[in-house]
Amino acid sequence: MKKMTKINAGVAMVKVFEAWGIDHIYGIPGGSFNSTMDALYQERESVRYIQVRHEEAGALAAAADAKLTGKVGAVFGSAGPGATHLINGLYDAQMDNVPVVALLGQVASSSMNYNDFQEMNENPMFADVSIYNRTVMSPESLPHVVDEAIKAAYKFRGVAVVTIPVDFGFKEIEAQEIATAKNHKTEVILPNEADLKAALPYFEQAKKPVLYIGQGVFGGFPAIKKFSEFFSMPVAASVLAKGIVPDMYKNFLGFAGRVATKPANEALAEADLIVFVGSDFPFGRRFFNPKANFVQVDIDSSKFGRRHNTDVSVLGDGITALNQWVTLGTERPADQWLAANQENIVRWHAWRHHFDTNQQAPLRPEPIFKEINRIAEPNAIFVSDVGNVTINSIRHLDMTGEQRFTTSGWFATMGNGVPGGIAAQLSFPDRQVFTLSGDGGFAMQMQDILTQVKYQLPIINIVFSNDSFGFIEAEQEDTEQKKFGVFLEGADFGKVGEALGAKGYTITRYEDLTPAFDAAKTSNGPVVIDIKIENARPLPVEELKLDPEKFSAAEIAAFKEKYQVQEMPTLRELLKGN
Ligand SMILES: Cc1ncc(C[n+]2csc(CCOP(=O)(O)OP(=O)(O)O)c2C)c(N)n1
Ligand SMILES: [Mg+2]
Repeated sequence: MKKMTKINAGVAMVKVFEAWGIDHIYGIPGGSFNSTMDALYQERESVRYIQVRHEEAGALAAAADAKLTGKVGAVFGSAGPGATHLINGLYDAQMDNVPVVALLGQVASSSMNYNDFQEMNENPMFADVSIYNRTVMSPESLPHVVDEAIKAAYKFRGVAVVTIPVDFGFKEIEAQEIATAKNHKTEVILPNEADLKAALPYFEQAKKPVLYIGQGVFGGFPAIKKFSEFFSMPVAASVLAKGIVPDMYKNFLGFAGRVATKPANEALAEADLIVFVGSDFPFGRRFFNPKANFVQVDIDSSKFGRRHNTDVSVLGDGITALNQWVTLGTERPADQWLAANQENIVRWHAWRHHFDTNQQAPLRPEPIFKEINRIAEPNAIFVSDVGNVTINSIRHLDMTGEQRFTTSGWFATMGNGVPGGIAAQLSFPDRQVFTLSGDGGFAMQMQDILTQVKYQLPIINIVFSNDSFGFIEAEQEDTEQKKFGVFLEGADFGKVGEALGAKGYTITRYEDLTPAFDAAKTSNGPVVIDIKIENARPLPVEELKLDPEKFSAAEIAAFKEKYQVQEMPTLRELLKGN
């Protein structure tokens, strides 16, 4: 009888990763994870272990990998504290609907349920964040469970968690083909023609239509442009969709909500039709005209009607829907609505660019973004942290269409910047990577500059230091409460970067910006540029006090003075041909 070949169960599991094209995994070892560490060592040529300095950084990086590549991201944590540290990054993946696999260490199977050292019943804690959450029950099933986990992460676009008792990975099992990667199919649901046609009368009747896109139409700029121009609809986007449409495209109005632009907010509040494609924008009921007709396209039927009462729902691929509508529909000629919106965005860009050479100290953000835009390569990747810095990033990064942008979208966890940069640079080693963080967010994960140094990742990390949790300070202003708990101890983050092994710059003066950015552009290792900025709130486009029908002349004048708004007519005024 032929003898069966044996293989180490941990190695067999890592080979499943390899079969699925997972080429790196983040984590920190622990006693309960040693069998997998040994397997990762043996398989180091095919799956690269990336040592992070905090498991949360690893989980945030895995989520960012998935957001940027569409492929499953991978991370691990050892039993107990290593595992619990993962939770923020995993929620980030869940909320932004991307596939991540998390391996959790566990004490040996013979010690489980004896209240062993670091033993924790991990399943309940990870139940809510995951779409798959299993503890491996035998060495033989270890590679199989991981294969199931990866499939589930792809199918449900979420987090799959596998808890591994440490002894299983050291055992020998029968060698056989286990990974099902070669059978994997991703389905594209094609929209049904009757649904598409049901939307056409709405397009024909609309006087003030807007196309709103989310991350579901990634790669779809040609279809978006064709649709927008055929039906004369201006375009707005979710924050996670930044970069899909080049920022300077003439029909592109920017973003809605608070992390937003004036033209997009005004258009969506005024619209009589919103065509909402591939998005789950959570603030529709607050920022969209509640009376607008609403046509929604999504591949996930659970999203229909969630953010606005919906007249027509189209189940299927967004890009296909946009293309087909152009074939099925009747052209809507350009009109005053489109012209006024185009004028609104032209004026918006002119307003913000007029601060580009402002030399005040502490600095305004615009001169910094002028430098970023200047040195950014045509296919650079930007990872924005969470705070006022997100508002400034989406407004002032003038992206080309080839460049990429990501952030922690709907979970909006601070600290995603530095880890996201690591992911971007590992997944795209040939592209230039920037991280943009506030002083609050940076301090949450700055230890992982060490990881950037260890792997010599030439990431340009920019810190916008305003000595404040600025985004929350603004909220406290809105609710007219005492500003409390928001002011921060300043630090010299350039020196922090240097102490951690990166190149560091701390900038307080306008004239020092260009030399630092020039040096960053050619650096072959990580750079931290800390820039001291004025603690001033970005223009609150969610609470504009510019409309003479709603505010007194004195209120408008005070608002314009505070935010240095000069020529900024409202969309309504532009529509009247002001
Ligand atoms: C982990 C986490 N804690 C708290 C918050 C709430 N929060 C949102 S923005 C923000 C302030 C961010 O401050 P900073 O990083 O300095 O950026 P700034 O707003 O000043 O640009 C806070 C505390 C959050 N989103 N994530
Ligand atoms: Mg801050």
